[in-house]
Amino acid sequence: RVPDDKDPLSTVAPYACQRRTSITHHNAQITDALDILAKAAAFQGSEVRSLAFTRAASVLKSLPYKLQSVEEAKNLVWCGGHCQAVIQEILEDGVCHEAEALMTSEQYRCMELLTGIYGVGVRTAERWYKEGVRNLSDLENPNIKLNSDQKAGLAHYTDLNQPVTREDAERVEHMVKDTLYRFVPDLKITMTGGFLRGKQQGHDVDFLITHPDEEALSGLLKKAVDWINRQGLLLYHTMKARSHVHAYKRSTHMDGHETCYAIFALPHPDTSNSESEVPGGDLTAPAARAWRAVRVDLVVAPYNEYPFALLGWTGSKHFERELRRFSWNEKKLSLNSHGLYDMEKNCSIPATSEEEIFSLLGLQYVPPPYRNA
Ligand code: DCP
Ligand code: MG
Repeated sequence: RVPDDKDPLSTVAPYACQRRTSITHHNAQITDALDILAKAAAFQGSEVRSLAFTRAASVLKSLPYKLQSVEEAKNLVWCGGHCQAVIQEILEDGVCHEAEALMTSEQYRCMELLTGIYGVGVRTAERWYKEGVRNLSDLENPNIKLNSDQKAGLAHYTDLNQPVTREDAERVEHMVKDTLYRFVPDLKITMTGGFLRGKQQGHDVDFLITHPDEEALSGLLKKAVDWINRQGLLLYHTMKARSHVHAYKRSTHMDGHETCYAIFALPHPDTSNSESEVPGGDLTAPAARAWRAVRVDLVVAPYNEYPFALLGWTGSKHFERELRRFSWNEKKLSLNSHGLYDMEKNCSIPATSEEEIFSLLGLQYVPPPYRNA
């Protein structure tokens, strides 16, 4: 089908949180190329260009039809000249040469390799690249200082770059719930992140934990982690204490919830009762081991902040960014994982569910499977 100007589908709402975006869609070849351009721009330190490509990709992910010509993209929001050139090239040649060239470039490949290490962001990777690091063994150079996250990330590099399947995630969920319920049986524990949006694989498994009684949450993460450690299944972890986040801090990175960032040894299903499961720092080939390393985030939110934390941790990252941009630009409200604030009246606006938050923002509710913006 070819939309025309009068077709409501040919105009797309400008904010991703006003659209429904499923995991699978009709323009994957184009959005794959745009996602590569976005990543390459981020690797080059250009956040603005990266965001422009991400926005264009996000619009195309929400289209309910396959683009047949570049003309159809010309009245789509955020799809400017560069994006149209990508679309045209893919429709004509079946390939985006710019994306292909970037992907095979030494810089992109090294940045991909280095940012694939847990604890390594774009800035660190860029610095190492400039210092001549080209592969993981170059990090053994004593002049390169690794922090403890990065050391753990490097030690478990292969496993942590192996996608976490839904089956893995469900076994992690079992392990997390089994552990936490030992201490507080009526906790509310939700697997959030990509898996809640219906993804079949992810880079980690995210959990949000709450309870109406604040006392029940106190010291809980430490007890849980100690327990998992005693089972021999804790490879690494860091704890972030709860901190006060001011209302005007609207960045996702300003999340102040108590969090445990962990690497668990997840026993393989068929060997979960065998005695060979204790890791003991053994880093042999994955197939020879009875476990795989998996990244797990455990987030504790106070009960009254739970709907905001859930909305903030379900993602996608772009959906979150757009929700905050919409709240601020269109409603003059500040939204983060702790609450919704009216900056003019200097008060917070409570909510008891995600649905209520969307409604307070004047947005139609978007269920998690449609937040894959
Ligand atoms: N998030 C957040 N604040 C943080 C960290 C994450 O609001 N400090 C949000 C954005 C993400 C979601 O939480 O969408 C989960 O983070 P992940 O990095 O795990 O992303 P996903 O789960 O969406 O993807 P993946 O499948 O790669 O794990
Ligand atoms: Mg995740």
